[in-house]
Amino acid sequence: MVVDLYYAPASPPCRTVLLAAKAIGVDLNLKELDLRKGEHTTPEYLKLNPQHTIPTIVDNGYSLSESRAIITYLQNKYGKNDSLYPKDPKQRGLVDQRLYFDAASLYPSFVNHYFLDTFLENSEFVAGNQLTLADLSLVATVSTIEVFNHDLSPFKNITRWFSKVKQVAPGYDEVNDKPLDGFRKIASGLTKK
Ligand SMILES: N[C@@H](CCC(=O)N[C@@H](CS)C(=O)NCC(=O)O)C(=O)O
Repeated sequence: MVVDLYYAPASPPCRTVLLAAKAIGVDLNLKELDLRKGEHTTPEYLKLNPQHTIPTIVDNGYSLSESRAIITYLQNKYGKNDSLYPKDPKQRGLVDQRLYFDAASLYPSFVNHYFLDTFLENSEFVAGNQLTLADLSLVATVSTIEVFNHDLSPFKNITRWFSKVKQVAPGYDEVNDKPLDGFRKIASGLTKK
């Protein structure tokens, strides 16, 4: 039985499916879509997945989207043993918790870095060329992310904006940077482990 996968090579949730398929040992018939050309919004594709996202699989007429639903389906149907997705309720509960954590928290926050970087593409601050309340709110979050050793350097606009806000936000050192010392201690403990 051949399972079709509609995908794009660089898409993180598509790579999740590709990795899981290799580990499970299921062959996929790869059908690459070019999102820039709108190949995911054709009437044919919308019939398979009205949400027009990739990845989507089609297994003998059964279509399924959402990467984590796809990988658990592939495992349930084609898995040779249950080590990747244990049947024991408590062990499976833990795997599901991590999958939902990725879906609901980790991946969206990563994607939102890009939105923030895009907001800063053509302006010095997040809502134009002057400091606003939005910068002050976002910098409290971003500075905390940084303290927890998250590398922000790939996000060039965020990095530029962050050092600018540090310079111009009144009282930044006193009310935002110094109080982060407590988190710095926690973060350095996490790094040492
Ligand atoms: N939660 C979904 C996310 C899928 C998703 O957002 N895929 C992006 C590519 S990485 C996409 O299809 N974007 C096009 C669109 O939403 O129209 C999953 O894990 O499968």
